[in-house]
Parts: sequence; structure tokens; C-alpha cells
Amino acid sequence: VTIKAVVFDAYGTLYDIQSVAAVTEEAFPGYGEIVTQIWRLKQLEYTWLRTLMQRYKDFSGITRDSLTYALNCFGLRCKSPDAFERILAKYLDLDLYPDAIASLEAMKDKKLAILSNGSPDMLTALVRNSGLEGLLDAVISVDAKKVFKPSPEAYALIEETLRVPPHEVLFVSANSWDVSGAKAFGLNTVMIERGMTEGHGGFKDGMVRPRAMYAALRNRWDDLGVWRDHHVFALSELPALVAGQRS
Ligand code: 2OP
Repeated sequence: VTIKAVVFDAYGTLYDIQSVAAVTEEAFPGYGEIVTQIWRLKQLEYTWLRTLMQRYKDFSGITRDSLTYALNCFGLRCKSPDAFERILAKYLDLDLYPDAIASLEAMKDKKLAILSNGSPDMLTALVRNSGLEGLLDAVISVDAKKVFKPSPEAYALIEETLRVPPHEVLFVSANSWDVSGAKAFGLNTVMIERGMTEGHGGFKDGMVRPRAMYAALRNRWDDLGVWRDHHVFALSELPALVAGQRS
């Protein structure tokens, strides 16, 4: 079967979530790095916990709650409500990975979409601000199902939206747990591996940098009993992979 659709995770895959570090550092000098990492770790944790608890709250609310958690860890207070909103606003205007646009353009003959935990308002803003609007056939939010990835119901939205069956879809994510979820559901998968080595470089004299801790927890492959189909180091490798893809 030929691949008919390529579907991307958003945060961490097309968009660099680490790009919030500058704005958190500006607001809280010396804490930008640690706040950034705890924010993202908690954000994902809350999606999983709320899905298990059947207490859905959209990703916009979860992103807010997890930023509050991260700031509270260090007794950090925003000088004004504006400052909090300014940090949060970066999530609507994250940096695209530099090879994203060229890679999507090179795969124009396929259906292209995002499937993300992000709420529709967040994803609409993100896609518009980054200029991806014209390149995507669909921007799919798990909000339609009120569960987060890696719940199978979330991945089912791909076929429901694009009308392409799972075995003709290539799902791309830099989040290992997301690749596992997609593979368990029956999609073809490719993991983008980024920053693996930071885990080693960031550990020195018994001290670990927050970003290295994040990388150790989230950038490595999790063995959850399924295996990814492909493995790349950058989005720019995808067009060639898709062109040669038969399964
Ligand atoms: C996503 O975009 C949260 O990275 C995850 O769905």
C-alpha cells in the first residue's frame, strides 16, 4: 500500500517547544530553563491524568495550569497578569523547525495534516502565525473526542477527517509515547529523534541541566511493546522516505 497521507504531531515535532525558554528567561532571569522543562513535563502529565480520570480540560487550560505549577515550584510570581499571559502567548507563536516548510512542500502530492492535543483555538493561531495554513489539508484537534493522545480514539480522528485508512497513513512525531500510541493504533509511524545526546552532554560533576533531564525523560525511545516503523533525525529526511515508502 502506498502512503496517501502524512500526519504530524504539532508540539515538539513541527514546532519547537523549547522556543518558550527565551520568554520565560526574560520574565524570570535564571529560571527560564527549569520553568520551561517543568512546564512541558507537567503539561503532558496533566493530559494523561485527566484522560484517565475522565476529567477532560482542553489543552489551552492544561497549558495554563502547568505553567502555574512550574512557577509555583520556585515561588515565582508574575509581576502582572500581563506577564503570565505574555509567556502563555508564546505557545501560540512557537518557532517552526527550520526544515518544516520545505519538507511539507516537497510532500504536497500527499494529504498533509496535523493531529495534535492542542485545542482548536491554539492550533488555528499557531498554524496561522507560522504560515502553514496553505500547506495543510486539515488541522485535527483531539478536542473533538475530549481525550488526549495516546488514546486510540484520538488517532481515529485521522481516518474520520481525511478518509484515509490507518495503513495508508504515515504518522510523524518526535514524542516517543505518541509514536507508540499511533503504532499501537495501526498507523505507519516515524519517530524524529532530536537532542538524544543532550542527555550525556548535560550531565557533569553529578549535576544535570534541566534540558538534559527533559531529554532523558522525553527524547528517548520508550519501550511500550510496539516498535516504530522508521526513524529519522530531521523533517527534511521525510520526503525521500515517503517517496520510497511501500508497506
Ligand atoms: C501534540 O502536539 C502534545 O506534542 C503533542 O499533540
